[in-house]
Amino acid sequence: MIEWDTIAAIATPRGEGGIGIVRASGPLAISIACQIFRSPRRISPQKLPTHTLNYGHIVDPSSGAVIDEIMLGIMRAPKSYTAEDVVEFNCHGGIVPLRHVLELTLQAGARLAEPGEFTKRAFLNGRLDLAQAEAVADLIRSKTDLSRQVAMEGLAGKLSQAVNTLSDRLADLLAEVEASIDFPEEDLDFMGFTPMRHTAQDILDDLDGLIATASDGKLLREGINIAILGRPNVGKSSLLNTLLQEERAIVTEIPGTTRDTIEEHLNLRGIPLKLIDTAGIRRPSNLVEQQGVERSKAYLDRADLILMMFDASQPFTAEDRELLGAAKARKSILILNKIDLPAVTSPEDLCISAPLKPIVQISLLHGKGVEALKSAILQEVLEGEVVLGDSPIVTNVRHHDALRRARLALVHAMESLVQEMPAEFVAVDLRSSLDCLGEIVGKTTTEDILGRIFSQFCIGK
Ligand SMILES: Nc1nc2c(ncn2[C@@H]2O[C@H](COP(=O)(O)OP(=O)(O)OP(=O)(O)O)[C@@H](O)[C@H]2O)c(=O)[nH]1
Ligand SMILES: [Mg+2]
Repeated sequence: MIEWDTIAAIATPRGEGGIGIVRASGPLAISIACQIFRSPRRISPQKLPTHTLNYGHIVDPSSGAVIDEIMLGIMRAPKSYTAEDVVEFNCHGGIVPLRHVLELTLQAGARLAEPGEFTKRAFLNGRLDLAQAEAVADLIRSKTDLSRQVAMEGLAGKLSQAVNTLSDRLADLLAEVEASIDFPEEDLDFMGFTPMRHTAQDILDDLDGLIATASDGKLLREGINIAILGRPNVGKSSLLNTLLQEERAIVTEIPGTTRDTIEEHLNLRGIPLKLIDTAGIRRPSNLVEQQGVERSKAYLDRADLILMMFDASQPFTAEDRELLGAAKARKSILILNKIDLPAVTSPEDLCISAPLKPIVQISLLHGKGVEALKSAILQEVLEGEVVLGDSPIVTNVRHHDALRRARLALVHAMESLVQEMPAEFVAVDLRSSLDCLGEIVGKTTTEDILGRIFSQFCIGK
């Protein structure tokens, strides 16, 4: 274990709650507890057994003032979150007592933790590999149960195991190649180029299998942005409210009700979505409206999926045609709303301008067609369904990038094998592929990359 200073932070969210936790980790953690914690029977925290929760008070050592009534959790190294001595002061959950207790831990010798620093120590102390540490952040941020499940599998080491297995196979192959460099004349039990190529191909296939899961993975981790666009009054805000099952946006019969964009998160059968209601697109009559319309139009490029809405009870206009034109090049679903009213615009009118787009007819007033719309959305974003199987899912952009680079280096190695180049060339590429895989689990990672990863965590984790 590496020797560190002792860090402390408030580990629970800011705000009022039943309990709030100040956590300290490092060699001084228990001595800090000794300075500021009093149990009724005056037992020193040094003597308290590990993994126990103990009743007592936080007392300011300089004044003797009682600050809070708490439960003290003690987890001694190495069986703790950070693999160091950890103490957790379970205080009353208000920001004032928590700040006071944190302040006392700092006076008693701790340093304020940086974001993610507890988890970083767990990684540096070898309790988690890097992919597992990143899964902790994914778990905290997960927005649907499916995302949570994938993050939990990552934390349990499912991806790490797959990557380590691939690394082992690559390392074996590399050893063979290197043996042929070191002892070229000897009659070693040397695999020869063709079997090596087959081995490399097998590894490549498995690498590809892992890379192929990344698009579903990104979806589960980050969700997708869906913008609702259309002329004023077609029912965009009504659709947002219907999908959220809550009166989130103001709906009126006056065109131009929504002036600014409204963003809300939605869980659609396990897939996290960000739904964006926009201002109706028309020729703006004043500055505020102009800005709203510009914002709406910006979503034409920014959204992952566009729900382009039309009003079946109104004539199909030149503006509608323009919108259809804009939606054509993007992933989009056309929605014909208000089919409860006498039809003026038909699906065929939409079809003429954008022949290949899915069209869903709905009536938000009667709640008709909404399920079909949900299915259409999932069809567009998933092109099927995300099913969690036995193989891990790559959810992290950093992992995806490292896998792609590992693949590229392996392909180069295979090309050298095919051309029967000197074994040194093959070895260089295999080693580079191995390094890329090592980045995922943190075997070959720079301080710079670590800094970037852990700075994205919350303080106290
Ligand atoms: N008859 C009928 N009326 C609807 C339907 N959906 C929405 N409306 C009505 O259409 C009007 C406009 O709805 P909104 O949801 O505010 O429309 P919007 O597209 O957000 O409008 P802006 O924010 O002005 O761009 C409201 O009076 C709704 O009640 C529907 O399916 N049938
Ligand atoms: Mg609106």
